[in-house]
Amino acid sequence: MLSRFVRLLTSLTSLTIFATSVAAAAPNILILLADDMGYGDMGCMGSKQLATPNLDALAASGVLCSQAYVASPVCSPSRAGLITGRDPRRFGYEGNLNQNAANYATRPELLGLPPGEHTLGNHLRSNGYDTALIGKWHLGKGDAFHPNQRGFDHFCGMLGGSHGYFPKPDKNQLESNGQALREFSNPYLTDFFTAEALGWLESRTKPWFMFLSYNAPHGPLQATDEDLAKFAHIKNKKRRTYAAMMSALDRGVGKIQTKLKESEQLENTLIVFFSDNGGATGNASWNGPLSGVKGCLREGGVRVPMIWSWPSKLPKGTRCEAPVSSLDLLPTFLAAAEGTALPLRNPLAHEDKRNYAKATKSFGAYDGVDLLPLLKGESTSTKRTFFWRLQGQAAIRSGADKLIRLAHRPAQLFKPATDLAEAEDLAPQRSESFQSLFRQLAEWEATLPTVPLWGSSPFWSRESAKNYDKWLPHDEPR
Ligand SMILES: [Ca+2]
Repeated sequence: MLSRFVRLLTSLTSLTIFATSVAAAAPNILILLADDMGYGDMGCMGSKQLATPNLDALAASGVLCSQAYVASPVCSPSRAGLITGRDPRRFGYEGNLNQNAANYATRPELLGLPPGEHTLGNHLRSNGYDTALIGKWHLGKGDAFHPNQRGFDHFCGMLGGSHGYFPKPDKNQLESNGQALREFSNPYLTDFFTAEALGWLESRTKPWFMFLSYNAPHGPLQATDEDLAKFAHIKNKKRRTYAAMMSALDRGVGKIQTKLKESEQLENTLIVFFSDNGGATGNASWNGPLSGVKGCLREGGVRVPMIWSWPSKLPKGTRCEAPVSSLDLLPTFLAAAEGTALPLRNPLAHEDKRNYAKATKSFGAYDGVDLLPLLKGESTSTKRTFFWRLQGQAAIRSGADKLIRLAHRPAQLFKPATDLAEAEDLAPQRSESFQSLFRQLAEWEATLPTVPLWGSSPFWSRESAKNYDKWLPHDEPR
């Protein structure tokens, strides 16, 4: 099952890796990330309450993937996956990174993305790109985990997982390249991040990679009066605030697009938009036809809309129904840039070396594939296998079948491409597929490090177990 990409990587050992030149037509690369956005929460995904004209236009300018998966249903491991192109469980990054993690209180400065792992910033910088991360990091607060140490020339944002939307000059967690921020060009955080992104783009003279990592619409639910006024028709106050927060995010996406158009960069900029995980229980998000929420492995936790736009290369206004993954960003970006990946460094000290070798042999060094053939409509491959695990929950999707295995009930089998609500458990009548997936999941787990980087968060164990039965598809909140 080695992809062409993985074979390429395994033959990289003798290449010069610190290339400084960039292919003449190398595209700019832009990640626009939402945080805890629901699957249905854009006009182009079915929302009637929200207004997302710029995201809808972005979808119309490219390819909308309806079955995109993230690496984890919670923020931090999802980001560890998308930024490394590697399944985060393979380097022990399973639980969410917050104060609820078992060993967080004693040594928070030691917890984060293992220094041996390369980020998209590392890979693209070694291929000659300018790199920036604006917004939420959530991959560790210690010095060794700082974005400036992890492949990003420029960083403006917060190291933690959430932040209030009206930062106070004397009390906030925001910084720019290590310097605490005391004033803000815009009082509302989402608009501030947009302004910072526009400012960084202003001074670029060579191909660039920007990860614009909005924390909207993650809690706390806070919006400006102007944005709230646009949604006075929504009676549900939380939903109204969520709509206003999404409107600010959408405005930012529009401003970035306008800027790129005016500077004649839009045609050759590869843009991907998605959410780091599904809608959460607390932020009035709406997962549309999906069951489950942030924190659980039903589709509502891990399936997100994903938009790819590259006007000069990709078709416009098409949909991709094949399953894809946030782990595909790395190989897709490198293919677009005609670049090469950095070789993996030595495994972590704590990582079981035998497992590491076995996993690399079985699954390759990286877990994604180059999506460009699929996005261009040159390929229709749907035969992919994805794995997830989080605190007693585990799941595998292979082809059309998905198996979910929980600690507190028998495993279930679904066909989520057609049964979006995961309402019909096919385990009884499809015992062959059930057993095969159960075995593949166990084989994958046998290759994982035996000791996760930090203990579980009781909050997510407790919440997730409840949400499997409680959180079913429902009408959009009004
Ligand atoms: Ca999140």
